Amino acid sequence: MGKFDAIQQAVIEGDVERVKNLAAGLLAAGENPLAIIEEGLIAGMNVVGVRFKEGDMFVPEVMMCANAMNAGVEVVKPSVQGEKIKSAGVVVIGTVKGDLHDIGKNLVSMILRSAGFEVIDLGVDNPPEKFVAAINEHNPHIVGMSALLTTTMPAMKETIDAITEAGLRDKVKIIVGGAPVSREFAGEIGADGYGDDAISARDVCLELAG
Ligand code: B1M
Repeated sequence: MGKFDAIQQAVIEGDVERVKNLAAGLLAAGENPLAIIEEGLIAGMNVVGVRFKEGDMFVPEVMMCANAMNAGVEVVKPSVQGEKIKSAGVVVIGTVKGDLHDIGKNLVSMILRSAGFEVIDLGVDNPPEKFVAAINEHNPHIVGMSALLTTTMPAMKETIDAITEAGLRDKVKIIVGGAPVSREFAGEIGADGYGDDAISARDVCLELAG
């Protein structure tokens, strides 16, 4: 039995208390916090995704699993943030208009913070004008957009267009990501970068901010 099997299973069962206890136990045993997130919590959520797709799980169950995963992330987060911290720049990040998925975006925010970025998280369902207003208010180096639905991917292009129309395109670098988003799509809509997962998003942001 692998060391992350139990926490994966607890996420799949949506068992908040067990996930929290197992996450704390793994940390106490000296496991790498990012490994607990990637190989434990995300791996469990990936199984949930497959079962949801196959019709073996339904929305309320998936939300319980998402809550359990987030509870685990909260336990692990202080240890991730204790890793190497350096000032890397300001990132405004949000899920685009019409999209309520925030688990992946929250992970990206967390990993970016752990890499020393100041992250302004706009939350979910952000229309283009909200990104524009946030750029004017916070003057970020990077704008990050997340989308989990094929139907909300066009909102990424709308947002980039709005940023361009507001005369702000040259002031920021733009990174996009989310399960249905690809490197090709990022290029097509004029983004500067694409992150396949939270770790690659961090690497791309470090490159863009540098
Ligand atoms: Co939704 N949902 N959902 N859902 N949901 C998907 C995305 C879906 C693929 C499930 C399926 O059918 N197989 C499907 C989309 C189909 C499509 O568009 N092709 C779907 C659907 C259809 C829907 C609804 C329409 C269902 C309905 O109501 N009939 C509805 C839409 C609501 C809306 O947004 N308007 C809906 C609702 C929900 C819940 C509310 C129940 C819940 C969301 C809870 C929440 O986020 N707070 C939910 C969930 C949990 C999922 C699945 C099961 C899991 C998503 C997730 O959190 N994955 C998902 C199936 C799946 O993906 N297998 C599904 C874990 C997370 C860590 O991964 O978000 O990909 P991910 O993030 C990764 C990378 O993508 C990347 O890094 C992250 C970490 O590695 N990344 C970035 C993400 N953002 C990034 C940004 C970056 C860079 C990298 O730069 C800025």
